[in-house]
Amino acid sequence: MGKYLGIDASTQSMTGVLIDTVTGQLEGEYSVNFDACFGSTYGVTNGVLHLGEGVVHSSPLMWAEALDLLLAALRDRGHDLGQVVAVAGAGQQHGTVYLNRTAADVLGALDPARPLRDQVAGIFSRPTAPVWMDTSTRSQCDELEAALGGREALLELTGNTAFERFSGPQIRKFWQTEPEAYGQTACICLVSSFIASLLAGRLVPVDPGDGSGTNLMDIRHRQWSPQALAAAAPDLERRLLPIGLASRVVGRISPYWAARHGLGADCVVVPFTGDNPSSLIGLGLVTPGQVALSLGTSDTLFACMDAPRVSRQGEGAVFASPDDRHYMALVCFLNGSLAREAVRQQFGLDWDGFAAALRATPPGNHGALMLPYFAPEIVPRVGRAGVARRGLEATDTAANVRAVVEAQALSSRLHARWMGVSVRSLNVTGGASANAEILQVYANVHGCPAQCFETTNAAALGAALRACQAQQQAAGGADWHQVVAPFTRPVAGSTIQPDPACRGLYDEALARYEAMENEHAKA
Ligand code: XUL
Repeated sequence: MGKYLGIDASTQSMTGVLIDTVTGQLEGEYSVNFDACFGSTYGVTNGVLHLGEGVVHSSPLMWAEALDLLLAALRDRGHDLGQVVAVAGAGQQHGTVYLNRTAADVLGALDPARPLRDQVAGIFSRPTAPVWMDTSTRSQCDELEAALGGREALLELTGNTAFERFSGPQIRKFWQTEPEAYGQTACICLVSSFIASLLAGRLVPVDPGDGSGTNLMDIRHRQWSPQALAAAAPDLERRLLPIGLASRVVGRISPYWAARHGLGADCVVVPFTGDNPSSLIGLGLVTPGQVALSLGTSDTLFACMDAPRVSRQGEGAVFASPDDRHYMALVCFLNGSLAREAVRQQFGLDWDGFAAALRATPPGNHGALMLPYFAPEIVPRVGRAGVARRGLEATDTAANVRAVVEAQALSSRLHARWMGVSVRSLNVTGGASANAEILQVYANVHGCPAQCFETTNAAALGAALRACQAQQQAAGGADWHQVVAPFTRPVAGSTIQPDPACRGLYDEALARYEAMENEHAKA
């Protein structure tokens, strides 16, 4: 037990979170914003370089410089980094970093008297790294699916169909368009394993959580799929380290960090994972059936699953959980706050008025239904905006308010069915989670307790919790629940129980909602 550091290398910033497991407190947090600190040096806007035609990259050298700056800033803010027992982290998913054959030696001999940036500037075989916003690999996606027996076959093998942003198609494109630079690449890291390698002073394997975002990992065996690697690019297997366990300590931190920023010589490094798998832990989801719902501009559902089930309708991405036991599902509904706001504004309500409208209408809304496609929808796939109403007057304020929230809750239940787990609890985060009336609708529709959950940086917190679990496991034993519980408590008094009388009512509403959705898809 002691202090643990979690680092989140995200798109726009790098954040460190320090936790103390003795006091159960979040002890410190600091963020290095890429645009503010390095925008002019590296030319990034919102952390990335838009290179045209859907090509979006970032600078791995900038990330290295940010890591040096982050640890210096934490130390300068009075945190005794010498007390940190273990460090783990998260990275924006799917991004790839290409290293030449000097990388391993350079990382192993870092000089604490010189900035990291100057020492690692020469280790890249590709100066920039494609990131998750890159959409330039459609043909490589098609080729990868075809080579592996089609879309369904890739889905079964890796848990996901091919996506432009996933690492496999990105690596394939690099080999096709820059074969010489690909030939000079000795090692391909993900953003996560690259930052872990800088800390460990040696090349650190990809973890299964982030490996799931490559289209190259056999999701059941949590290892690279030899067929997928062969289909993506030649000699790829020797350019990747074998996938390791997410919670197995890699080794001691590089002496560079001890000498330069005062980390303890015994501090250990735990593999980094993707930001979403890390958030799963930071949201406390370590038991199948635990679900978190972030009610933001779009609504995002995170769930812990007991098995790597996949959605043939493409409703969600599936990743291995970095707890090394479970799986996670990620479902994104585009019409989140966007739709709630549209209704609120249409009827000239403030949020109190919105809540009052929910109180004034009965569960089930007298059978009225709405399909809330104020913008084209991701889940289910709806190409064109268009709101559909059934048994609902477009001018009825209260009924429309209830209809939009019930539609969102019903949709979240409908499109979580493929996960094959019964939802046992809902941790609701984001702006709308403070609204008890909205929570009540979700609790009733899902038939389980819903609670408000405050989080600022779930990915970085999840990383710190993973550091703690892995270090305790190495020392003899660790229980995931005991590790996450003190840091992932719902807001006191926010738990809302489902009304048992609503169960049958919403089962029936769900069937009608599904039928309406299907009819809309056919129309
Ligand atoms: C998930 C995804 C993003 C990135 C950046 O598939 O592309 O969420 O992980 O945060």
